[in-house]
Amino acid sequence: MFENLKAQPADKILALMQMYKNDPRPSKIDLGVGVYKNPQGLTPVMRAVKAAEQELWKTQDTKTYVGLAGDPGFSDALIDLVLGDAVDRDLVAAAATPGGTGACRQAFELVRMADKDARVFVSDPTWPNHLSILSYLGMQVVNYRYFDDETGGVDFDGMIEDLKSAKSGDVVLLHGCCHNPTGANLNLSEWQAVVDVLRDTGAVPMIDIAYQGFGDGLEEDAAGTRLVASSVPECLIAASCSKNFGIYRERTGLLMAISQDPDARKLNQDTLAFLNRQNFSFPPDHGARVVTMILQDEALRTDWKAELEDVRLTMLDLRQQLADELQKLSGSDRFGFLAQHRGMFSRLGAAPDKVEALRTEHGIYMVGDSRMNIAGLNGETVPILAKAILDVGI
Ligand code: PLP
Ligand code: TYF
Repeated sequence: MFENLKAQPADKILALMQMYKNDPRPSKIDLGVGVYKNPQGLTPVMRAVKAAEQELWKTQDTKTYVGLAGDPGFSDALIDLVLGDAVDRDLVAAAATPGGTGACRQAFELVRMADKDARVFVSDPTWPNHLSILSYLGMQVVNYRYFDDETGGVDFDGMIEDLKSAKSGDVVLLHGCCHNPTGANLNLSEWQAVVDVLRDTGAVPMIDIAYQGFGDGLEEDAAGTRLVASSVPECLIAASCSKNFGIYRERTGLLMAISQDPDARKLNQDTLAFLNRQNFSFPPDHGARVVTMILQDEALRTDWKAELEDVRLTMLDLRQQLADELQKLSGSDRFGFLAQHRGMFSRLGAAPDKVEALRTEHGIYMVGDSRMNIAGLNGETVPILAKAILDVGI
């Protein structure tokens, strides 16, 4: 029977990761996959995570099943982290998922269960996994304009115009912060304008927040999400702990579904548990437990926040260094947008042949759409990248 299988397209980001590994040049630079790396090129386990794991090893006396929606303590802690006090806790249904990807997948399935004809509006461009999962689930996708190639910022007028064509029964997928792959983000008044369109159209927002704490700070990065969640009757939020806790392989995420009354909340809660059961039964627990321990313990939480802030500031500094170096070498401000972007990524705005030239001629690996992971740089490689960018004629 398996001869009937058709080859599926590879994940381009993961393929690039393999290409990088296979490149023998010692001077190669990896700006591909979205994993934080310190200036030494390592992705260490965060201090608070190590401490919580140590404590867990000492105190955990069972690994029996928890519950289909995971540990309610994890839901509470993450709802608090993402939403603060923006939404009444009684209106939020939540289920732990395998990573933020799992949360997105379960969210899309929830939408499809509610309305099989729902269209999902996605930014052009968006994270490729959004598109591949939606296509796999047979859901309709509508692109909305997002990135302005000329300015390196958000094409806000285009975005709003396109979102106005959404209708009640449609879903609008938004990146909570640190847009992947562009690095261009909305400011708070732009978020407010998006809220106005959502209210006018009746479309339901779904927010994917995978980089809280990587942009302007933990609270700042959640501001758009909180504004939306507190302004519309229904909202889905897919949150990931992979990046901000550095627990990528533990698969830790949460799907939240906000509604207007306790009955609706109960139906959402039961449906989230049902969907978990159909797809994988109980969600992974280890990462969720570690996150809960960190968020509930004042000392661990303080240390985690401090380390996360160091990570954020390191990336911000690298952005500024790269923008400054390009300004110096090119004598123009055309790369200034790099310093305005936030999070791990920036879209350079280079054609695929230039991206390829960076790889073949300079051993610099970025995704084909010219997305680069800023955290792949350090003080030594910033000038090398800047020179290479100009060398290949970008
Ligand atoms: N959403 C976006 C936009 C992402 O970039 C990521 C990336 O890692 C995720 C969700 C989910 O990641 P994970 O499934 O590793 O938590
Ligand atoms: O966009 C990225 O690089 C991260 C990591 O299939 C990632 O979100 C990349 C590809 C993938 C899953 C995660």
